[in-house]
Amino acid sequence: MKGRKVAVVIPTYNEAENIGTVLKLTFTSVLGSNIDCWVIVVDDNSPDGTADVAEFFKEKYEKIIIIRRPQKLGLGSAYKDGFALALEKLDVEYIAEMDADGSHPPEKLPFIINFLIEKNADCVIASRYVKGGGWKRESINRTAVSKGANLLARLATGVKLKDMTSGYRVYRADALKRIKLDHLDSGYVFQVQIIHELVKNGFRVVECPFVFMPRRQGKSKLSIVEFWRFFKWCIKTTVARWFRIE
Ligand SMILES: Nc1nc2c(ncn2[C@@H]2O[C@H](COP(=O)(O)OP(=O)(O)OP(=O)(O)O)[C@@H](O)[C@H]2O)c(=O)[nH]1
Ligand SMILES: [Mg+2]
Repeated sequence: MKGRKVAVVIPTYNEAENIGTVLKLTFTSVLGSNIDCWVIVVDDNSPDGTADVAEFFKEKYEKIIIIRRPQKLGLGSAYKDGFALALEKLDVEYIAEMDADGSHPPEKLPFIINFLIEKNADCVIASRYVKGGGWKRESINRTAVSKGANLLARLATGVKLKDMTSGYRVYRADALKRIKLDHLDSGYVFQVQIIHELVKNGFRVVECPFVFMPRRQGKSKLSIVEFWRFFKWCIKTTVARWFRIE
């Protein structure tokens, strides 16, 4: 895949124990597949010094950009800032989303990019709910929450994809350029909204299988406040769709 270029956006909040491994694996696997790679770490002033750890890896890999934000501003807002930088400053064809905690194996990135090219798609979601996908360690609570969230997302958007809440994706940069992101939420529900936006604008979104790994170290940042925001948006959008309110 020589000549291809990707920017991988990784939002971080207290991921100092994980970010090094993810950076190493990302560069090794992507460069190993002959794809040029930038990584944009969007850190929200993590108290554990995540940004400084990422800074240290810059010496070795060079193509790391760290966006240091003053405080925890949300996952969606981190992606908006990361995408804006990639679209404005880096001449890349593809933009990937990936978590910093090891749940999204970076070794899979070349496969996802290749899938996007082969399917001639504008976005590929690495999905737990298509044949070949799943969970490395299944917990009833976690899968129930994920399946419930996906059900709500489908009701709200009418989009028939199976894993709209998966945060492991690759977009064609040209498609991202053509949709409006400013009005989208700053929290986790951003993930569903951006897919909805792509589909509404006629872009092609497909799913490829992937196995979700347990987080390596540290704690989840998914709070009850995020659940509530997600739920509220889904209900509001479902009602609007059913009653055709714009
Ligand atoms: N910059 C930034 N990053 C965030 C924020 N919230 C979460 N993240 C990062 O976004 C990614 C996803 O968050 P996680 O806490 O792993 O969410 P999750 O995968 O649903 O939960 P676990 O599976 O329990 O890890 C991780 O890399 C987090 O560090 C935020 O407000 N700002
Ligand atoms: Mg996680």
